[in-house]
Amino acid sequence: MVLDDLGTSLRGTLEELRGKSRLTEEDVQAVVKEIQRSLLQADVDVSLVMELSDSIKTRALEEEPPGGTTARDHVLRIVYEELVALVGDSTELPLEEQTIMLAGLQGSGKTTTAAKMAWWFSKKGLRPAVIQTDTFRPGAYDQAKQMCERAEVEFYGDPDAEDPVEIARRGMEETADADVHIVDTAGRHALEDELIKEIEAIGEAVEPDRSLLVLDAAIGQGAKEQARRFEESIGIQGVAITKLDGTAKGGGALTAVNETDSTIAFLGTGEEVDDIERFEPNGFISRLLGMGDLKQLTERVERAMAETQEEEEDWDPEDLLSGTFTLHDMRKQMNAMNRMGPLDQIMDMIPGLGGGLMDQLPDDAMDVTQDRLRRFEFVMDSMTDAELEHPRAIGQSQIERIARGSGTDEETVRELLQQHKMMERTLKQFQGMGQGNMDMERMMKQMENQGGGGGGGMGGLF
Ligand SMILES: Nc1nc2c(ncn2[C@@H]2O[C@H](COP(=O)(O)OP(=O)(O)O)[C@@H](O)[C@H]2O)c(=O)[nH]1
Ligand SMILES: [Mg+2]
Repeated sequence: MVLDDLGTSLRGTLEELRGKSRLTEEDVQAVVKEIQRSLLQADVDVSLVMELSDSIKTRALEEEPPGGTTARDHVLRIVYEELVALVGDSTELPLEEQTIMLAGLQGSGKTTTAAKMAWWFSKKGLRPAVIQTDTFRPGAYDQAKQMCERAEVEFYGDPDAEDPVEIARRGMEETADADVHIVDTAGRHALEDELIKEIEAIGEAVEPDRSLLVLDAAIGQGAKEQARRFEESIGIQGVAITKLDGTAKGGGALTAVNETDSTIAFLGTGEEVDDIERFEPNGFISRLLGMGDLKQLTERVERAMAETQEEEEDWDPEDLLSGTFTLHDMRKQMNAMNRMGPLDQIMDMIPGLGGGLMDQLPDDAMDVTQDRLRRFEFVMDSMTDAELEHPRAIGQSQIERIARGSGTDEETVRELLQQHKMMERTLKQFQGMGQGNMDMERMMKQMENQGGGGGGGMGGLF
């Protein structure tokens, strides 16, 4: 992943600032050095790194931290903001009729990305078509066709034709009914005039609304030259970074974005058609720094808590973390979680809990769908207070009574009890965590106290 170890090394450095209220020049220098090291290692262009570290240094030393902010919060916020500024906004992609042309070297992932993007647009309710113009690489036609079949999107190509420009022209005509035309082009192993000329000619034929440069995350310093050439010939509005599921650092792609004055449109994270994400700068950097998607999380939690508290005066997020977990608690949690979104997504956004741990849990431990929730509500309505407090003591005769009373069936009652057990077990695991970079209990407490903190939510969490 891009700048993968930045989060880890930076957290260590920031940890040393804990407890300090004032920053010295050495403190800031230490943080900046970590950032430089990580960025350079990730193949980000040197001048870009210098620019970034200069502004972090200047801001950290000159800006007055807002009242009550620790030195660590102050630096963290500046680093976060500067990194978000570095990667820039996501490429604008209105959900409307358009033609998008993909450019890039051979093997960068153009064909795969074309099918993925088509899949993405189709999920947004538009009708996409992929036009394959690669006559250079044998097998290009079959590969594109198969991927489009998997994505269940329209495809045009002609394995017998030789002129890519002609294929492009006919492809536009043949797929005239589609809303979004995605034009896949050929690549070469290296940048050649031939390739540039071909893409320019295809561009003239299809008149794209935007051209995206597809870059393998593994590309290093070469990204700059490539980006510049494509930018000069066809103009690049956005970049798709592929193969971020691998070990590559992706820093070259960041350099390319900067060089073309463009933005990142998509991230490719695998070989399948649905392994694509729309780039989202805040979330991307939060995750990068190992902070989870804090902005989104705090907003969601605040909203959910405001709504929940109107109905449940005694709702307390610490129930999640206190020793016993009754059905009463579960009901409140379910209501709250329901408002925040799927539990696994929430957990994924909490620093230190994302990734690893979630993968170890049984899938349905977190499967709290709307429909299930509703049936569980009925079941709980038919339980006595004692049963809600001590679900483990519920026996067969009670299950029968509850099933009858709630108009559900015994299966549903057992499912609910099972779900409760799983959540209880899961939460026990979470209780044991939280050392290291984040104290879970403290975080929940702080979220609770945050109130309508608005955009400044992040600082208070650390
Ligand atoms: N793991 C992984 N492989 C990818 C990704 N995107 C493309 N690939 C693989 O990279 C290779 C080249 O991709 P392709 O789309 O043919 O590149 P093109 O020559 O630019 O059209 C293929 O084997 C793809 O399966 C990705 O995001 N992750
Ligand atoms: Mg291809």
